[in-house]
Amino acid sequence: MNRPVDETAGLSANERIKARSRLLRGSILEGLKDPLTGAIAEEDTQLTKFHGTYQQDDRDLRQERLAQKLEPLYSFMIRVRVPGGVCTPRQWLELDRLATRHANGTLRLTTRQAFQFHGVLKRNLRDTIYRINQSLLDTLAACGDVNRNVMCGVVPERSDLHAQAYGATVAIADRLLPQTGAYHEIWLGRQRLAGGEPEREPLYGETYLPRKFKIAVAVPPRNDVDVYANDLGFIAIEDGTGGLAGFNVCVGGGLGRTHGEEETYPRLADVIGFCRPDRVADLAQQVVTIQRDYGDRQNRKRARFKYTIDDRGLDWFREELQRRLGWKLDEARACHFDQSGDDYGWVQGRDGLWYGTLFIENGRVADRPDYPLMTGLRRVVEALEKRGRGELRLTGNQNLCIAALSDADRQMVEALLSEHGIMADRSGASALRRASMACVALPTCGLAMAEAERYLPHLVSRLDEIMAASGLSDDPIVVRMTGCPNGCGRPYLGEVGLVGKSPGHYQLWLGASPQGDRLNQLYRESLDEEELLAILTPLIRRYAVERHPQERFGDFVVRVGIVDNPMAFEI
Ligand code: SRM
Ligand code: SF4
Repeated sequence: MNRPVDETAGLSANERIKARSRLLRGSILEGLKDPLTGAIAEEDTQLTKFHGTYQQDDRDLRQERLAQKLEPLYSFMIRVRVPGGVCTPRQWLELDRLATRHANGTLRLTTRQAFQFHGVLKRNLRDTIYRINQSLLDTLAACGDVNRNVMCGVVPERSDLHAQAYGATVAIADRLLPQTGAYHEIWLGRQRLAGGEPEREPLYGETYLPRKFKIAVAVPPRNDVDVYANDLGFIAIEDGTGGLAGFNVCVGGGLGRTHGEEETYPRLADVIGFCRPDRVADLAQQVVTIQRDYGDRQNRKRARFKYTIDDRGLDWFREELQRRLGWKLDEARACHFDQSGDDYGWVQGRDGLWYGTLFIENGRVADRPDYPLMTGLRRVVEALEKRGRGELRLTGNQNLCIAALSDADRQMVEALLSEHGIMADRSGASALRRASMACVALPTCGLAMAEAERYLPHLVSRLDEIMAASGLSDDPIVVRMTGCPNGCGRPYLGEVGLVGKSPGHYQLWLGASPQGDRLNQLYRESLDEEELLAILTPLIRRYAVERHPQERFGDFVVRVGIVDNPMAFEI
């Protein structure tokens, strides 16, 4: 069932924009040609998201430009879709070139294994997206009310399972890609065939989904994609001989919320059963059609799949899914995650090849005077490209894994990295820093209420002092910060979560599990830096003294009752 659009039925404004967009065309092409403004038409700013680009303005300069009676300094963020985060050295080099030529000279690795460019001017937008496509990557459906970049655990030590999980990831991503020709016309200059078949969007329909939809594939024992934070999650289950038996399936995760609106909340996905590997794409397709048909198209704040599940019930969903599939999921299999996040340094996979995971602070690949990360990586990747070896895997925690190297390749990569002062584990960075993550926030994000990426490194330095004074320098605590409650850095899965409320002020959330299977809870509403440290200092000191062997901070604050004792679910 694909609902007809009734403009009088109280549908949200975005629904009407989509309906009259002619499958995402709107007037984007005309707007790109208008030299009088750096912006595009208001309505088109909603549509370009589906094409992978957001209109933004430099918020640092907003007031100044206003005072000078200038239009805001508009530019565009471009998000490159990279299923499973896997790309080739050649692709990396092309993105690096484009970042220097058309963007702000940095590459941003995201929490969903994609790349972002910031600061692309309207006049360079088409060329940038065109060249991304020339490198055989694209930006289609990297944003918008569609299925987004499908994540896949990087799990270097389980290279055997990764190959199969990655295969499933690509199959799902391909199956759910929009079919509109608008993308090709606008960015790649392809003409529509006159008199050809009428264009259709067979899976999504002309109004696409009520809201974004996210899928991740995890490979235990590592939950490096935070699988339960996704609308739909697949957890790889081994068959006992190192092969893939299939996937546990979980539905209804999502983290976004709005301050002061309790009907919006973070939710972890529920495990509903097990499915064979050859069935994952069919299953994903049917789950998406259920959300297409039943998701809330009136209130965008409650339009995510998690609310469809909560409003109608998991039993209703299971029945509907079975009806559409024509087959039933098996019982979920036992499985266990050891940790979320990434391990750094070199690991030999079961394929005998080497995998080196680098810590990239908050995902920002840039050259700084004391740390020429972008140049160093460029040299490494150029050398790999020349040898025709290796691949790059973006992790779900904004880090980078240089993957599938022989002994000799590894030696070469290590030498080049150390020539540029880059250590695989960024030695010198504390365990806490290496487990921290912040969203982009200011100056580009239009929704930020407080700093995140630009501020967390400083706050971590202050937390490091407290950790060192308590003898905890080698202990990680997962600290996640976002500039607003939308949850892009997955703060509700932080042992310590910091969520922007207003400039310089953050909510403090405590007590998520370090395996990503228990949400944290709101502990304090609005704290500045000194207030925050005044609360965290005694908690960290107490943790140092009273913790059980191997006990993590998130578990400790729950056990001793600093926050309530919610159950992590077990299968
Ligand atoms: Fe996000 C919106 C950045 C992962 C929940 N997110 C945005 C926008 C596009 C702001 C906007 O709408 O104008 C941000 C662009 C900032 C900028 O200047 O670059 C933005 N989100 C990011 C990234 C880049 C954060 C990062 O630092 O890495 C991540 C890009 C992922 C990707 O490659 O696709 C990113 N966003 C997430 C995640 C984490 C995840 O998916 O695992 C979440 C929480 C999970 C979820 O979706 O529930 C997330 N982003 C949101 C939301 C809240 C959605 C909701 O259900 O309420 C918004 C706002 C919205 O959609 O209206 C949002
Ligand atoms: Fe922007 Fe908020 Fe997402 Fe951070 S969490 S990138 S501030 S929307």
